[in-house]
Amino acid sequence: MKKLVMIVMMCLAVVSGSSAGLISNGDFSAGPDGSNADNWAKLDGATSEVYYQGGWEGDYPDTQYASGRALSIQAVETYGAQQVLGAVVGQYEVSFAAGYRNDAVTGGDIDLRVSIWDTVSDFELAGETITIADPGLAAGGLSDADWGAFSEKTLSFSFDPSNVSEAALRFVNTSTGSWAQTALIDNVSVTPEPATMMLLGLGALTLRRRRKEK
Ligand SMILES: [Ca+2]
Repeated sequence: MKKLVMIVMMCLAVVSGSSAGLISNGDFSAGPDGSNADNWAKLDGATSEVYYQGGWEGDYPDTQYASGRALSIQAVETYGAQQVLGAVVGQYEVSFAAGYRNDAVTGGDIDLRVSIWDTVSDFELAGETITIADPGLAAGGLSDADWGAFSEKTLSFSFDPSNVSEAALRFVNTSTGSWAQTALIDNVSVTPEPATMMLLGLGALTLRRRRKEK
């Protein structure tokens, strides 16, 4: 029994170790200003409406959830950005800070589609639309208070990974009211859900048991 427990522990260690790098540059700090942040790609059509910088005044001020450079996605033309994930597993937990860029103008609540995208077959494997509420205009220009709408989101996605060779985490602003419905994303992290890790561990255990029985 001790041996079995050790094997499970080892499996879990291997799985969690290999999953550490599912996403890189989740805080958007690496890369040139005004251009693609390292490891992140703008989606087709989004040539000037996705930013990886703090905006006209420089980096975003530190808040509880976001700081420095962040991903900024304007609305209307379903602009977005994505990053290919380091591994394809059937269940991801995705967490990030979501905010509303309200330093100059706002345009109503934002619909942000967050999804796991099959980049080879080009379709959505799993997704969820979240609402980022319009906080209203901030008085007095850019200050910490302007980013009060930032909040931390944690979403779970599951799908059948058997025929998926490459998957990406994708953020798309699907708002249709005004360009000023600009979403801010920061501190993105992606991990395989514990349930998936347990399954992988149990799978390895079953394999070993079968070999033993032969
Ligand atoms: Ca940042």
